[in-house]
Amino acid sequence: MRLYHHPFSFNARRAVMTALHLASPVELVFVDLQKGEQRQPQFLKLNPNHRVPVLEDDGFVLWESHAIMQYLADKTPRQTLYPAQTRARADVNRWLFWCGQHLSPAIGILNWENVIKAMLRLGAADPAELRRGEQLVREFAGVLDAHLAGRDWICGDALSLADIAIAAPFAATVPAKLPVDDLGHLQRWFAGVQKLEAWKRTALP
Ligand SMILES: N[C@@H](CCC(=O)N[C@@H](CS)C(=O)NCC(=O)O)C(=O)O
Repeated sequence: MRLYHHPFSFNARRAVMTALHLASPVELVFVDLQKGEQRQPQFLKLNPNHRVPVLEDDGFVLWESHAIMQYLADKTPRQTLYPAQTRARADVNRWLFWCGQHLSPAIGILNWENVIKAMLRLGAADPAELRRGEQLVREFAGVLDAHLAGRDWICGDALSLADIAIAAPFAATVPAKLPVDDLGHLQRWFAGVQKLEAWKRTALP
């Protein structure tokens, strides 16, 4: 299998972390987003949305990071990240959709304004966008923080795809200035995820 990624992309990181944690046999393929490789015809054939990550498995092409995580887990015998039992799986799915629909886009606003715009020299952060991003991150991170009171992991009592998916964008906490420093349950949980080998192996130098 080939997993197309970029090390700066937190969407790609959740897929790469899943592959590493599961010891999935993937070859990592670097897509140079800064040079616009994702908009080249060859890559657009894989993903017309011009985004990483993309997984290629013997002619089957899959984009969307959360779908890739589920696929990698489903291909792995005896894995524990993605439970088979209906309600336990629905619980993990709930948080994956929440991450894709609410949390990641909210963090994406602050990451764009505070990190990517500077990196690509696209001008100063837009104060209205900063306010919108801060409000949304605060709202959704607050939901997560309350959920994590008295829990080590998001679903049940073990690490799952939900933890990996949701932790990935929090890598931007400092550079994107995410307003989450005072959320103690979230910080304790995030420190736990950061101890994972898969986290350490995907951290930027
Ligand atoms: N919903 C997608 C989002 C993927 C995404 O936005 N990837 C960004 C990097 S974080 C990208 O490749 N951007 C390049 C572009 O938009 O041209 C997922 O979860 O896989």
